[in-house]
Amino acid sequence: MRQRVRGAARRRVTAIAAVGVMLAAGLAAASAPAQAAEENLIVNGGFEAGVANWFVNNGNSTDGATLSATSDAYAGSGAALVTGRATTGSGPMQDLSGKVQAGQTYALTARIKYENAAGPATKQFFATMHYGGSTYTNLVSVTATKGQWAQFNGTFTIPASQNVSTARIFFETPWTSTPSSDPALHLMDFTLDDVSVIGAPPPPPPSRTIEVVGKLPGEHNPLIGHKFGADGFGFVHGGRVYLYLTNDTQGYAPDPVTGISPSINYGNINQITLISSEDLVNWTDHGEIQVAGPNGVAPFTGNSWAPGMAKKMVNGKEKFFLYYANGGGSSNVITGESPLGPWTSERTSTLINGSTPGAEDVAWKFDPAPLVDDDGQAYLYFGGGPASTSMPAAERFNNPKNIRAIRLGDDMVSTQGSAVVVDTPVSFEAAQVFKRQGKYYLSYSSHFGGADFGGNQTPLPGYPGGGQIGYLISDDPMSWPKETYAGVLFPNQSQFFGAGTGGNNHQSVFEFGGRYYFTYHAPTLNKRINGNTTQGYRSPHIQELTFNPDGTIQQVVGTYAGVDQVRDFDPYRVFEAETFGWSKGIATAKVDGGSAQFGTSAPNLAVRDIDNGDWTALSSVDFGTAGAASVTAKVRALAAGGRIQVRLDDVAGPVVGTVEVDSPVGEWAEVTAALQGVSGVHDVYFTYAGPTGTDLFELDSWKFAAATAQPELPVTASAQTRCVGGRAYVAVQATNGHTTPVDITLETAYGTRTVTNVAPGANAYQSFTTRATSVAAGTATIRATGTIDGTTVTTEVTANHSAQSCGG
Ligand SMILES: [Ca+2]
Ligand SMILES: [Ca+2]
Ligand SMILES: [Ca+2]
Repeated sequence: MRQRVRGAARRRVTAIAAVGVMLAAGLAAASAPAQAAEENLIVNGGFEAGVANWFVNNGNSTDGATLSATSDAYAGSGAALVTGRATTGSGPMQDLSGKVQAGQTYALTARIKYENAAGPATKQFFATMHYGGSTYTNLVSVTATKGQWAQFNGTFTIPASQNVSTARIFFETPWTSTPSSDPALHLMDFTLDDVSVIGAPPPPPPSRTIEVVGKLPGEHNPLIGHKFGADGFGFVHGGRVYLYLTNDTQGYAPDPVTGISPSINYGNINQITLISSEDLVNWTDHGEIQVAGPNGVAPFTGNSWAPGMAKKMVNGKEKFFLYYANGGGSSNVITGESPLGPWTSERTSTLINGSTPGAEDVAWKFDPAPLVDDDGQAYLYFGGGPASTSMPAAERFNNPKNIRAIRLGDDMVSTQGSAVVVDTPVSFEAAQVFKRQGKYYLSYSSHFGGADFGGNQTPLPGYPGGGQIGYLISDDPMSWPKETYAGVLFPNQSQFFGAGTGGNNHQSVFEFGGRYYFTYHAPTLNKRINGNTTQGYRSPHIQELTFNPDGTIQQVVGTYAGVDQVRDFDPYRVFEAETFGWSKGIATAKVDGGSAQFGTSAPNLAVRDIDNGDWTALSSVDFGTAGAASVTAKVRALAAGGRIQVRLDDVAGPVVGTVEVDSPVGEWAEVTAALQGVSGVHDVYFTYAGPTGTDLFELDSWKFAAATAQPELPVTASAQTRCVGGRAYVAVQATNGHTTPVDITLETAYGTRTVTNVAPGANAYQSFTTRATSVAAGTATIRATGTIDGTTVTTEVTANHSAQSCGG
């Protein structure tokens, strides 16, 4: 085995240690027996699927050949034929990047044959790895006899120091700089079959789990701490708030060593993230909607940014419409059967594009936000980007006229008529409209100036600065002259969250339970991960929106505290484990089979990457006065010895129950634990414990069972005072309202009497003398003992009496 220097005159070579064993055909293979854990890293090595997964080595611009399927196979019915080779390195190649690992040893086999009449009687061939750049390493060699199948059969070990981020294996003949001087010797056609590279299975992809606590216990912003999400659009349906988000997590790829991800690349984003809540603090992760791209709901679109959501009755059926930006050039819509889908595309081309009337001058035909008015007429607001150069510079800056409004068709997936200009001051993008008390409010994001907006211009008085959210108020959803401008409703988020959180924003307003809420984003989770050096990964936030008496909006202040929880969480139902107020160290992923809480056609996720010390928590859970008797988790054990500790109010609070995850490894099962002292309203922490260095289990759903309330006997009682012969008495009477006899004890400060076997409807009565001329106000205690459903029950009631003076 040797490191080969290729074309030294043309390229520098990085020398690396020669590795592995080179064996000629016919020699006994010394490769180690395959372990059960090993696998073949080559796909379609037998070429029974034609030349799929193979291509011609293109490591140098001069390389080139034609690769085709042939039936002249060593085994099976297919092999690969390479013809027209331009260089000695021109041969079949397969990409093993991400599969092979430094320090590992692999067994390589393959069959090769050449039969050109003018070729030599024997010829050496190499299996070679290209690690990128000029680093090539011969792995295994064979000397073939013309016209006969020869066998590569050897092992190679990749040095521990080798960078394998690029690793492409290919087959070739020994290098020479001038192969065309003797093509019969150097550039013969050859046939390849039965290629295998067997060794350790590919390493799992680096973890993308966010390990920091991104949403701090007690705080309500950002809304979630286990993934990112931007451009949130709040949508209320059926007592829940759904928040549709640009999936900023899609391109997040933290370096395994530094933990720092490359900056966000919007071009990679073709999914929309969906979360929902019924209380605005505990959020359920519904995962991602694959909207765009080859496998998307609308495969004719490539990106899915800045979602907008609406519902409408169409032909007697309630339908849901999810609008999104297909990059900057167009906008589109997909249709859902519910806010959670399933989703279909009613269109085969984009909804808003260069042929949309009235949108011709809009640079970015994106950021579509729908509004369905009270009369059923729907509108779409969209647009942004550089102002038309036909306007004077000052106008390009102050009134760039880059936002549009257009009527939607009754089907919600078409437009009607022409788009009209929304004359938003200093506008950049992100128009959104809501209606309140008959007025329409349009908010938008302002631009940062620059050449796209007329250069260095002076803003008009009161107009927004860069990266702020301004708003307009109009009586007409299709009429937005500049005079409707009403001010800035949200300054730049960096004013509140500091260094690393600047940039543009994208907002929405929704009404929920009679209050108005404002959604925006800020890279606050990114900041918690990396400090002030953020990479543009944004997180959703919500603040309450309040109005002045004249209908203008009080400027919103961004806080980590966020909004109040609008109702306590109900634990007495099956609810998804991917619902939490706070979390640490976990991730979520879709699982098959629909949701136990949201229905069989809704997506279901499981909580995963659960290590010892990770946790999830619910905010303000109401267990009621009777309390909870038990909690049941649907889990899939991944290791023995895992357990779930249930704690109240703090991640280090006392353990009130422990779920032993002792179900069979690899199988979904329900496991239950009894709970002690869990009543009233508490934050609930599920802390995960077990062996370290392994994922413990996955979690699908929770359910709490309420403690059975003690049945009570229907006994009523009264107490009063009276005077007899100048002395005060306290008279107590109790009535048995039960269907069978009970024993009744009447107890006062002046004596106790028990009456046994009081019949249904009958009374127990006693007038207790105080032996005094007066009595203070007091309370009598009445205990009734009887049987309910065969169980002996004692019920205690009290009766108050007033003060009495008999001396006068
Ligand atoms: Ca074959
Ligand atoms: Ca973890
Ligand atoms: Ca679940």
